[in-house]
Amino acid sequence: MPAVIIGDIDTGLNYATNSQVWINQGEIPKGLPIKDVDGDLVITFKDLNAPYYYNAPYVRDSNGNGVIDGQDLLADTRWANGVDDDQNGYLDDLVGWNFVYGTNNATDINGHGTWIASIISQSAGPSTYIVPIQIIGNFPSGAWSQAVDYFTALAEGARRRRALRRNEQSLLWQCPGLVGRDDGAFQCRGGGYSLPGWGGKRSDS
Ligand SMILES: [Ca+2]
Ligand SMILES: [Ca+2]
Ligand SMILES: [Ca+2]
Ligand SMILES: [Ca+2]
Repeated sequence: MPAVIIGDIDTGLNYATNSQVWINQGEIPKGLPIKDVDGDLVITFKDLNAPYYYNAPYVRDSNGNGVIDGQDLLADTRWANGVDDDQNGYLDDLVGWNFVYGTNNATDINGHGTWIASIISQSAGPSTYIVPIQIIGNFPSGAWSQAVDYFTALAEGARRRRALRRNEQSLLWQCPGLVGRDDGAFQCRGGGYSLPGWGGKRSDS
């Protein structure tokens, strides 16, 4: 099963209960010597929770749930360092982005995005990573295209990293049913709403 990054453009995600959140590699501060424990060339929560606590000096279980999760990284100023490390215009977007409030915290507001994430994980398998992107709330105009642009750029960056190594080009980016468009952008056809004008109807329920 190839690794897949999927944008969960929805109400957000309960970080504390989802271990498949994608960590934006470009936002990992250079000064943190995180060990890639499983050797898959990317730093994920598998590495941060690996046995023998290789990375224990660099993480803190702030919410006390016994695992290192996205909420912990957001609460840790060693990680959320106040610098837009990957210079994508989104400050400390370690674990997704909240387009409703313009913050790096996409904590689920009603459970729907978390539910969608579990469906994604079940259907796409254990090598799936989720980028929670919260837009549903007050649904500002233009948020959909911003969210898709954000995700496309993020996933493209991830793909480039993997492509550095032979046979490591299998990291795809997609929402469930993501399709390419002629202009090179991507359209999310499932797991939420389609972009207005791109088919426009809800497909996840
Ligand atoms: Ca790894
Ligand atoms: Ca925790
Ligand atoms: Ca950033
Ligand atoms: Ca940062």
